Amino acid sequence: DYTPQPSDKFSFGLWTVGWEGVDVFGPASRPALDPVESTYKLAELGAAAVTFHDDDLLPEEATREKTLARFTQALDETGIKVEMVTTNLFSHPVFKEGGLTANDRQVRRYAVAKVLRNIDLAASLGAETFVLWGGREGAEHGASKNVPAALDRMKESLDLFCQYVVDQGYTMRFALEPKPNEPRGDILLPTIGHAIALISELEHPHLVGVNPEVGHEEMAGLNFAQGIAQALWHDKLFHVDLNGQHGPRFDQDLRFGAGNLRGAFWTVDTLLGAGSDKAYDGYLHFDYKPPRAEAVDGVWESARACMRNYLILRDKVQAFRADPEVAQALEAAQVGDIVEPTLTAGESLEDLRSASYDVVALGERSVAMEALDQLAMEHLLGVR
Ligand code: 3MF
Ligand code: MG
Ligand code: MG
Ligand code: MG
Repeated sequence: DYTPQPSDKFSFGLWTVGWEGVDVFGPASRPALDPVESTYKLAELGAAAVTFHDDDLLPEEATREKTLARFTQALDETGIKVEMVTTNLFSHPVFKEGGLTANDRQVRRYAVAKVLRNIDLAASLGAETFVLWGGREGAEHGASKNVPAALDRMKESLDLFCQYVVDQGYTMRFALEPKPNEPRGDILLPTIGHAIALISELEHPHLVGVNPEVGHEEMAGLNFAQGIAQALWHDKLFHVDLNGQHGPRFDQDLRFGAGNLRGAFWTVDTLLGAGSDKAYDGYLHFDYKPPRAEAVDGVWESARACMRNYLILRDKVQAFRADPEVAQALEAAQVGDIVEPTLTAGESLEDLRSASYDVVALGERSVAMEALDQLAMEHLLGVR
């Protein structure tokens, strides 16, 4: 009946349900929620874990210890985990021109210190993943940022963080979250591919992966399912931010399944590894925003719906993959043939070059892919 269980491994950022609706055109439309109360509520709805930025849970020094005590009590009472922790390097005006890659060195040093303190907190709560989203790392003006030097500073910071967790004996891994723009005009590491390329330049590349977000890739006009498929191929899909988006426009953060529903179907298919030999086994983390028009009841309705939509789509994907007609359609589309190497073992390039190819017949062959896709469409539309 699509009721989420902790074994489904659903996770929510406390900032998601906690968003008060402040946007560029207006102030809060909802009251602030107590993040500890939200933790109880998310557990009740069937989530397995929560995540947070340092400032979501612990916005001020004076109440830090007291809030932490209440929070850890909530974790104990509900069995809910903290699977990921992240640092707010974007809200305070100190980060207006960047955090780890700000031109101002004092800002960069402060940002590194803020992250290190938060890594200690993450370790003390047993978080497996530490996400870094560099929303202010970027520029609006061509001359204002030396991009290669900024990437040097990004690498420097990531190398310091990795060395720190190694030295402390922490087991967490880092995940970089790409985004093309918003809030900066152009953000460094704009897509999954850019982030993976940077990771290969680090001192501890095995400790760093990516945390792709559905909406972020779609803002860049990219196919999320194909993006995470490549991240899985590199063994770099350490975490995921699930939400919804209607194509290239502002970051909508719709509940999962809203917006590009077909994209969501293929996202679930890819996470399950249903069409390949690479599956994702981490937490299914929602990073969305209950629309500003909703009151508090709509906040919890949208949180419930994120999980419910995932479970419904998981059912649809499994039914699609188990359908004998789909098996035939996959065969007709030669989908399985791609696992066979292009050159046979022991065969020479000369064999390949001198073979004869009936290019006319090959050019005229049926690929039968519309039929295959129509079966997926019909499963999604609920008529099969
Ligand atoms: C912004 C985001 C961020 C990151 C978060 C986790 C506020 O578009 O997606 O959410 O996910 O900072 O690191
Ligand atoms: Mg986002
Ligand atoms: Mg978003
Ligand atoms: Mg995100």
